[in-house]
Amino acid sequence: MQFYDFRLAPSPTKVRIFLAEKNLEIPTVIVNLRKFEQQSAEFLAKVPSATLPALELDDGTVLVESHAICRYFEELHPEPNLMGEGAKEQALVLMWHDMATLEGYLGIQEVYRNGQEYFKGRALAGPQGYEQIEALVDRGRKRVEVFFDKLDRRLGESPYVALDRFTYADIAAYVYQGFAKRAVGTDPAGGRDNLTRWSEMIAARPAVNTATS
Ligand SMILES: N[C@@H](CCC(=O)N[C@@H](CS)C(=O)NCC(=O)O)C(=O)O
Repeated sequence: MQFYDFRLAPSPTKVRIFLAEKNLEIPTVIVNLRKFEQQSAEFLAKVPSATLPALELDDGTVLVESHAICRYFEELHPEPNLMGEGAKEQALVLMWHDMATLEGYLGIQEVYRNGQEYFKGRALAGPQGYEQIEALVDRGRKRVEVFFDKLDRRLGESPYVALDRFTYADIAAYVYQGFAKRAVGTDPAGGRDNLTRWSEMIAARPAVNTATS
């Protein structure tokens, strides 16, 4: 089994934290996105989406999508449980993961990839080469604020994002918060007290620390 990773990128970071929380060590190959190694013929032959994370199984199957890869490890190594026990918990974890991803992460990506010269002709990850749309920068900023306000309200009523314990939804939201700091240029925790308290608590987890330092 081989994990394809790049430490600065948010989606592989979700998987790295997930693995660390489960105390799993998987042989890892670094694919340097800054050097466009994801576009090399060798990597594309294995991973046609040209994205990270990717997980190559021993039978040659290649999994992409951070959620799918985490799901795979949750099935293989159910303890500690990170995706919920039973129908209601699993639905809540998935619900908060998807809201964080579709409202938060995609908003951040709108700002990040449509506003910088560096991403010209590469506004979406992958080999297709999509053009930037300038109007998405302002829309993305708005979506980011709206999402982190919602998360702050949620964390005012619940100690963790989805359940009363740490789950995959916390991993996603925490990674997106860090990505927002870098990509949008403002820390979502600034002025949001519940988010600040929760973020400090997540950062103090040994596995999170190991996976992100
Ligand atoms: N929805 C995918 C997102 C994959 C993705 O976009 N990964 C980024 C890094 S976070 C990437 O590989 N970018 C390569 C590029 O921009 O060319 C997931 O959750 O894994």
